[in-house]
Amino acid sequence: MSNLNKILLNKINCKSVWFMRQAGRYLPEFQRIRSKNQDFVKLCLNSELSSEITLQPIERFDLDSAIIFSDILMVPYALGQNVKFTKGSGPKLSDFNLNQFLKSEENIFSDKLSPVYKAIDITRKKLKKSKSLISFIGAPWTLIVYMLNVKEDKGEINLRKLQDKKKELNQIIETLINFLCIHIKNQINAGADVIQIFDSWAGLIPTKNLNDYCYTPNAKILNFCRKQKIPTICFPKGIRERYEDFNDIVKPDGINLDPDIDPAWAREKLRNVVIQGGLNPNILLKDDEDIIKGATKYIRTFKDIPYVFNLGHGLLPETDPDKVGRLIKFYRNFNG
Ligand code: 1CP
Repeated sequence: MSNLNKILLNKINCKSVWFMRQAGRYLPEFQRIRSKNQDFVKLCLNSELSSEITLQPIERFDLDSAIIFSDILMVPYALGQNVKFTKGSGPKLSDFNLNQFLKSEENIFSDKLSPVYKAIDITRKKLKKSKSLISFIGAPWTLIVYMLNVKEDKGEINLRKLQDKKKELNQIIETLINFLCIHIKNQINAGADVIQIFDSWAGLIPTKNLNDYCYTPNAKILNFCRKQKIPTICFPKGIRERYEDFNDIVKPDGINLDPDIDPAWAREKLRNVVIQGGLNPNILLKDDEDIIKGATKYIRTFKDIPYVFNLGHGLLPETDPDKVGRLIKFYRNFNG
């Protein structure tokens, strides 16, 4: 069993490291493939290339886990929305059509995503048994932010837009949960060892709606994962001290800290869960001394309990890969 699975399932305290967005833009070997593949969705649907990109950071660094190269927006794509990634301006989705969305069929959905499952199968066969293959989904709220285009450029949500759709929102969330569980099941069948649920925009939810839009949907998906016996890590980014409520209600196997969460606070308040990550990815843009100082704070705080070393959000495109390599070495050799 891989170290990540040992930690999440048996709460064994051993070393385990991987980084969110470890497969991607900061790697020159990824950029070489990307420059020849302008259509990002098509690239995600190219099983051979997706597998190759997934394995690029594993070949370069001493990492314990691979995360499949795909995107959370492949689910809205498979549910009928056009998804375009344009450099600099973020993902753009075609207008949401509720009737079409509610009529989505399971077999068409799974067919459209079959290249992702094939990529998982190819990768699992190439990856050493001692390493986990992580698959992921976006949580319903975070997908809705893109599907209904509710986020303003300033990073705030257009509450009026949400108010207009309030009646429909529950229906959309329930339908998404259904398809996300199908996507999880298909990924497990293809060879995924661990699931991570990204609720990257949970911090935009008004406090009074956290239960309906964040805790309950994550908990429903988590219960499904538990029945499938697959360890699952949640990432309710940006909800600050509500991480404690989230953890008590959803009860995930692992929880990824964002950079706003104080590690000492997390150690005290987040019980019966394996903590992952937290280190601000911006630190990797600084010099080695600052990187080591930042990393030490997390590694020391969680030294004697199961902890997965990772970041508080994805690696930034401008990160120097050599610094990533040195950070991993520092973690491996840490004894203090
Ligand atoms: O080259 C490019 O322009 C594409 C950049 C890119 C990449 C490399 C996007 C567009 N997605 C990805 C891959 C990706 N996305 C992975 C691959 C595996 C890995 O982690 O190495 C994963 C896990 C995701 C998940 C994802 N996509 C999230 C959740 C995690 C997070 O960073 O908060 C979100 C919100 C997205 C949406 C998305 N996809 C891409 C962009 C530019 C965005 C908008 C948010 C952002 O800027 O990151």
